[in-house]
Amino acid sequence: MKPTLLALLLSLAWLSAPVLAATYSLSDNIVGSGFYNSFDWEAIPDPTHGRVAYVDQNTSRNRNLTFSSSNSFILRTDYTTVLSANGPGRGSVRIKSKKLYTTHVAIFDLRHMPEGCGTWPAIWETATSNWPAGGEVDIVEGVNNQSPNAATLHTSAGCTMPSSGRPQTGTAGQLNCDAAVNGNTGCGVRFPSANSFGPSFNSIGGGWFAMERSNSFIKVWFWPRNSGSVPSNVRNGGQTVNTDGWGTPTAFFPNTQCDLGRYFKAHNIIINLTLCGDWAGGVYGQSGCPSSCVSYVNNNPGSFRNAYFDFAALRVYT
Ligand SMILES: *[C@@H]1O[C@H](CO)[C@@H](O)[C@H](O)[C@H]1NC(C)=O
Ligand SMILES: *[C@@H]1O[C@H](CO)[C@@H](O)[C@H](O)[C@H]1NC(C)=O
Ligand SMILES: CC(=O)N[C@H]1CO[C@H](CO)[C@@H](O)[C@@H]1O
Repeated sequence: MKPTLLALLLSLAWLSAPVLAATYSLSDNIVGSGFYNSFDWEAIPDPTHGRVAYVDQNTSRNRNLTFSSSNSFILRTDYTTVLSANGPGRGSVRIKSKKLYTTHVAIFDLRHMPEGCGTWPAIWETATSNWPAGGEVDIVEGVNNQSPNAATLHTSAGCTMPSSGRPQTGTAGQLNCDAAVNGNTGCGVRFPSANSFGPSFNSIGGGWFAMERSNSFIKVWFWPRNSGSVPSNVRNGGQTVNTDGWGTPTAFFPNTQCDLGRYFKAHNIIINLTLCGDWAGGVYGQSGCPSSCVSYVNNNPGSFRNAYFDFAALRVYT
């Protein structure tokens, strides 16, 4: 190789290094029936004690609790069955990605999320075992139609967030991420816009949630469907994304008081939809919902017609 060419290549590699730091390449483009291959169905008892019966993949297809088309993946609760008070809970679905991810960007292009009294939808990431030692990142979570969304970390003891110096548009709540304190509230950030959760999210056709996990921070962004500022690589599902151009995140979790490499291990992506249970059931009355949560779920199947996720795509970049 001629020295001049070598020198040119070396200088190009050096020049591109800072850019590469925030550029990720498409690893998994999960659309429609792709969800069936990329996720495992977890037909387990709900760890949060919800009034649901999680079903396996065959059952979810047979009962139409999951449904795919070329550009949509639907995941829902049953909305036709009146439940016996002593029998199992309402059919629902919890899925976990087959792949594990460390540093990555995940983009959820979501048209609709489950709504209704008693619903507790979540899109989140956690380690396969030994919770909370491997960390948990909640990207979408809320209960009983109560807006807005919150993004939250849960960890073992010793990971906290600073009280200032966090460039984010959301509002920080608790700063201690330790799952063992504050009743496992975690360190959360409340989103500024009501249309980030529940019926108001659905009324505008949803939007995009994105999470970037690097060794120095975890960031979460939300763009409503009608936003003029959706980055084109988010909107169009590009082959690469460069998060530097995405503007101030909704939630920013820096590593200044939390060694992210130590507190966050390889994560699965989990999508779960429970009813009632520890959180949604616990605050059900305060949410302005009728009757009691379990009795409402048992006796009003039609109220869960809109308790579904509609994913346009899930794209993971590494
Ligand atoms: C699901 O259905 C397929 C094809 O009908 C069958 O081979 C498989 O054993 C079923 N799995 C379960 C868990 O029932
Ligand atoms: C299954 O669900 C999809 C999506 O909600 C719907 O379009 C379809 O009509 C349903 N199929 C049946 C047999 O109910
Ligand atoms: C039932 C269930 O698995 N619930 C989980 C859903 O997601 C949240 C994270 O947002 C977990 O904390 C729950 O345990």
